[in-house]
Amino acid sequence: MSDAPLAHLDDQVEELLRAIADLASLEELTNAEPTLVGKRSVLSSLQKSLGSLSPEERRDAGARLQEARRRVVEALEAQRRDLEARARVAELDADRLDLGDVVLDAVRVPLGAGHPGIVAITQYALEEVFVGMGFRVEDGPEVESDWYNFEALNMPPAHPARGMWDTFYLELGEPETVVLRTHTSPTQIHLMEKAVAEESLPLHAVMPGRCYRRDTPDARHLAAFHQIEGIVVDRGITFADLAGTIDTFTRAYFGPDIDSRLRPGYFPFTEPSAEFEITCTLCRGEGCRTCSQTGWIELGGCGMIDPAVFAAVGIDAEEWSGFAFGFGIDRCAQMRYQIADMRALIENDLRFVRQFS
Ligand code: FA5
Repeated sequence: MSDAPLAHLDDQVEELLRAIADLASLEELTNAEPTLVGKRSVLSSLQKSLGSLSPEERRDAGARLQEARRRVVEALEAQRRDLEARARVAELDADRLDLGDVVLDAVRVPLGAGHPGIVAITQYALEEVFVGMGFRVEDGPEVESDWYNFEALNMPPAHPARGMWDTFYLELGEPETVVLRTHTSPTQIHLMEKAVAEESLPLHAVMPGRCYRRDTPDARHLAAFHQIEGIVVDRGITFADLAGTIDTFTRAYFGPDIDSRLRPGYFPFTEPSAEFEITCTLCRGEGCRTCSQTGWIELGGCGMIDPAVFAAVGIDAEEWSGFAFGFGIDRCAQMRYQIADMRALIENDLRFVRQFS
C-alpha cells in the first residue's frame, strides 16, 4: 500500500507555514495553535490515518510526518518569538516620553554654591546695613607693601605694635617689604590718598575683604579670615558719631536683644581707641567655651583717626576729623548663626555648607 494518506503532505505543510507567517498577533497565534499543531490539526488527522498502513509503510510515513511536524512547530515558535518581540517594542513605544514636551524640573541636579557661602552672605548683609547708613562699598588689594599695612598706619619699622599681628611676608623685593595684609586698615590709606588726589573729601566708606595672619585656627580664629573696615572723614566728627554708628549697626544687624559695649583699647592708627564687643549669642552672656566663659565676644576695633595717619596721606587734621573701625566678618557670621567653632567655616562639611546655600 502506498503512503496515500500523506500524498499532499508537502502542500499541506506549505499551507501551514503560510498560515503561521500570516499570524499578526500573539492573540491570533494562541487561537490558531490547536488547529495548526494540536489535536484538531491536519497533522494529527494524518497521524491517525497512518493506522491503516502496513507496519513498514507506517514507519516511513511516521518519519515523514514527524519531520513535517518538526518544521511546523519550529515555524510556529519562531513566529511566537517574533510576535513577542514586536509586542515589547510596541509597549516601549507606548511608554516613551516625548522629551520635547517634558519639563525637566523633575531632574534636580544639586548645584554648587559660592564658597564660603555663609561668609559671603554675611558680607552682603553687612554691606547692606552700612549702605543704608550712607556708606559706600570699596575694595582694596590683599597684597600690600609694608608702607600701607604698617607705616602709613603710624607703625614705623621696628614699632612694637607691629607684633600685634603675626604677618605672612611674601618673597618679593627686599626682605619683609611685601605682606599679605593682616587687616583691612591699609585700604583706608588707599581711599584717603585717592580722596586727597581727587579733592573728594568728605569720605564715608566700608571696605570688606580677606586678611591673613599666622594665627593658629581655634574656635574664634582662622589664618585666612575676613574683615569689614569702615571710615568716615568729615568736618566736626566726634567719638559720639563713632559710638552711635556702632550702636546703630549692632541693632540693625544683630537685633535689639544683643548688647554691645566699647572697651578702651589700643591701636597705633586711632586715638582714642576702643574694642567693640557684643553679648555672646551662643550663651546669651552666661559664659561658654566659644567666648572663653566671658559672656562677650570681640567683634572688632575702632577709634578716632590719629593725626599721624592724616599727616601720612596729606589730610589737614585742623580741618578734618574722622573715625575708623574694623570688624571680623567671620566673627559676625559666627555670632549671627551661633556657630560654636569658627573652623566649621572652612571644613567643607556639606551638611554645614548646605544650610547656607
Ligand atoms: C584690627 O585688625 C584693626 N585693624 C581694627 C581697627 C580698624 C581698629 C580701624 C581701629 C580702627 P584686630 O586685630 O583686633 O584689629 O582685629 C579686628 C577683628 O578682626 C577681631 O575683633 C576679630 O573679629 C577679627 N579677627 C582678627 N583676627 C582674626 C582671625 N585670626 N580669625 C578671625 N577673625 C579675626
